[in-house]
Amino acid sequence: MTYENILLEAKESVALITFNRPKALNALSTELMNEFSCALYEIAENEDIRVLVLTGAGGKAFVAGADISELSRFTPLQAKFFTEKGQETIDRIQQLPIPVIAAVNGFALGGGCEIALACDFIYASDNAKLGLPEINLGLIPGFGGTQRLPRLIGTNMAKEMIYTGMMIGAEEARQIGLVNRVFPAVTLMDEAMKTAKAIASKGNVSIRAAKQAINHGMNADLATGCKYEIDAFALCFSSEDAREGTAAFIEKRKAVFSGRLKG
Ligand code: CO8
Repeated sequence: MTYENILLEAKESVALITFNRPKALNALSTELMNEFSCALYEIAENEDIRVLVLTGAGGKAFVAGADISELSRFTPLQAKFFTEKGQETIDRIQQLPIPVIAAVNGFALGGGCEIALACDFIYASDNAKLGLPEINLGLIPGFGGTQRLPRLIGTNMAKEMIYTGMMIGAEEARQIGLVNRVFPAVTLMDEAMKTAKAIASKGNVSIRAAKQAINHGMNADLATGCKYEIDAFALCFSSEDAREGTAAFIEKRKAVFSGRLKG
């Protein structure tokens, strides 16, 4: 499929989606969201892709939120439809079996911040600004922000950010655990890609098992999560990678993971 509002590239098992409406700071129009949704399906079906990276075009923004000119015209029913559809798409980032890294290169506001929150982790450029400013529009976050932000940084910090609509810089975002690492803007993509490739070189089955175990456990109590981990751990032995990884350690060589299931 051809896209007009995003770019989708894949290289060496790593896919890159670039939100591409730089004149509107990559704001999430209906068309962009539809294309993003299709691209996520495309990636989920491609077994060769092991890691996905998300970023924004234009050097100023990752995504500056939902398209406010569209929002301004919504009826309550249209708002419900747009939010439901948007949440379904953003949930799919979390449900993707492969890791997703947000490379936040500028503003990540509203829906843009919510997309980043659904990723496995966030790398940011030193000039990035993150926030959920919907309150300033007479709204609240609608793409999962009221749920994912408190789970990530704690209830009180999330309430302060959501009630005030404040934007925080990359370094503060790192200090409160919203962002994993901060890099100079010029090296952000190289760093994100380096990490993506490092993850892509690991065993496919074990990476997927780790993501599922963590995500499943975060929505369950500790005992249920640990039980889930037992099954996910055992599942790793269905892949040749478990034998290869342990053998490589014993033979003092670098493991080469094929991701093949045992015959
Ligand atoms: N939507 C539409 N256009 C936008 C958006 C946006 N979110 N953000 C920026 N733009 C456009 C501007 O209108 C401007 O266009 P033009 O050049 O044609 O006037 C262009 O991008 C450049 O923006 P600015 O001139 O404003 O650039 P500044 O550097 O002065 O400011 C800011 C940058 C601070 C990022 C500023 O643009 C801003 O505050 N943007 C809005 C941020 C915001 O409020 N985001 C939250 C949106 S609401 C949301 O995301 C809800 C998600 C849940 C949806 C549920 C649906 C029902």
